[in-house]
Formats: sequence, C-alpha cells, structure tokens
Amino acid sequence: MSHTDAPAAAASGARATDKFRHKEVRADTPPERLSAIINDTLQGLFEVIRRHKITYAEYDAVKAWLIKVGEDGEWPLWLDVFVEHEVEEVSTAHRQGSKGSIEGPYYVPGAPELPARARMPMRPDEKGTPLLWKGQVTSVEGTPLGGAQVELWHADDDGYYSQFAEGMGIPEWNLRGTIVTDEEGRFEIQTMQPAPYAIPMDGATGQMTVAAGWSPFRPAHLHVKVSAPGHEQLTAQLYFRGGEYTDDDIASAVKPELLLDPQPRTDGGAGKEVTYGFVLDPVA
Ligand code: MBD
Ligand code: FE
Repeated sequence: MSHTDAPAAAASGARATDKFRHKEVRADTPPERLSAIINDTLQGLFEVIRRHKITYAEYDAVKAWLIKVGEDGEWPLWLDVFVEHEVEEVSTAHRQGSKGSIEGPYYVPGAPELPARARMPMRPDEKGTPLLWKGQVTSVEGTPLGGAQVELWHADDDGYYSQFAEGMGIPEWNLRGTIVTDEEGRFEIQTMQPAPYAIPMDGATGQMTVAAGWSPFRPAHLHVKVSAPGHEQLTAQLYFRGGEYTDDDIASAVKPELLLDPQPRTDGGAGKEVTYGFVLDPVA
C-alpha cells in the first residue's frame, strides 16, 4: 500500500473522536484541586514562554494549530500519543502485578466473545506472520483466574485498525476479540503479527510531528485489557523484542517488561509462538 491511498487523518482521527464521545466521562474533581491543576498547568506554560522567548507569530501559529487539532478530530490521538503515558505511569504506580501501558485512541468495547482457545476474527486472506499466543491470568497470590476476559485488539500487517481506517474494506471486528480464560485461567490465541504503526500524517498531529522533525512511528504492538471480578483492570501493550521503533516510540509507551520474544512454532505450525501471561492486582 502506498501512502497516497492510506486513510486520511480526517478518517482515523475523527473516528477516534466519535468513539470517545460515547464514553462516560466523570472526574468529580473538587474546585480547589481543579484550581491548583489549572494554575500549575499555566505556570508551566509561562515558564516555557519565558525560557524560549515565544514570539507573537509563534503564539498565533499555536492558536491556528490548536483549532486544527479539534477540526481534524485529533484530540484523542494527540493526547494519547503525547500525554497518556504519564497518566498511566502515575495511576498504576501502586501495582504489584503486571506492568501496563497506555490504551491509545483505537479501543472499542464489546468485541466478539471467544473461547479460551480461539482464532481472532480475521479475513480469510489476512496477511502477515501467524502468531500463537499462550498465557495465563492469575492474581498476585498466584491463584488462576478462570473466566477472566482478555480483550485483544491490534493493527493488521499494513498497520491499520478495523473501525478506524474508513474506505479500506476492513471488516468491523477484524483483529478484535474478547477471549475468556478457561478454569485454569489459561488462553491460547491465534492471530497475525501487526506491523509498526505510523500516526496519520495529513492531520494536525502529523503536521506537528513533521514540523518538529520527529519520527511518526510506534513499534508493532498488541493491545490488551484484562479483567476479572475483584481485580483491577489491566490495560497493556505488548511489543516485539528487536522490532523496529521499540527504542523510539512516538507515544513513549514501551517498557522492558512488555517485550515479547516469539519463537518458531514447536508443533510445525506456520509462524511463531509466544507465552506471556498477566498478574492482576486485587481492587483496593
Ligand atoms: C496507536 O495505535 C496507539 O496505540 C497509540 C497509543 C497512539 C496512536 C496510535
Ligand atoms: Fe495502537
């Protein structure tokens, strides 16, 4: 696929905004806390303005760009790429169990439910390297969590996500599924390894990235949300050791604990296999 027939930012960015509008948002931040947060945010901004002696031309360029981020529907994209990693770090610092990572803009709740041993929804001719992923979900005490949900979503071999690449004919739930673990907390999922992901380049986020001379890539990754009653939901991403951009993720969301190292299949099957499980913290 050439970049000229890739989906427009107005497609994937605006789609992410449409999806986010359906999310129930409720922060309950008291006024004193809100006042302190806004004040500190502005003070941080003032510090940057003084340090770099920001000009009026630059101030206007920022205004124009902020307007465009909204018009392109790219606030979820921009925020999840450049800010979410810090929120994730702070809000999961107390955990004893598995490391998590950011959710990103392309999660969709309600993906088709699949048994513990399953193949992800995919096209008959889905391109890429087949990946067999085996794992177990346990508590921090090591208790297997049967009936846990492993929601898995990821890009295809061209780096596109179903429901966020309009006009490309990708089926609605392609490479999205909700796997339910067996009574031992185990699962075995067959999928296709995703390709690295490039943020859309024709919207405000890509424009900023190019203007700053930054790389627009994320390393290839699998997204998961793991949940079980009485446990904190774990949102994570898994990457591929030695893969491109694992040291240069535009979203700053790679952690050493999240690197997979798939090996050739031992049963003679096509592609690779890997074992990786999850340990969930109890709800406080
Ligand atoms: C992605 O696929 C992603 O995971 C994040 C965090 C940001 C943009 C695109
Ligand atoms: Fe992603």
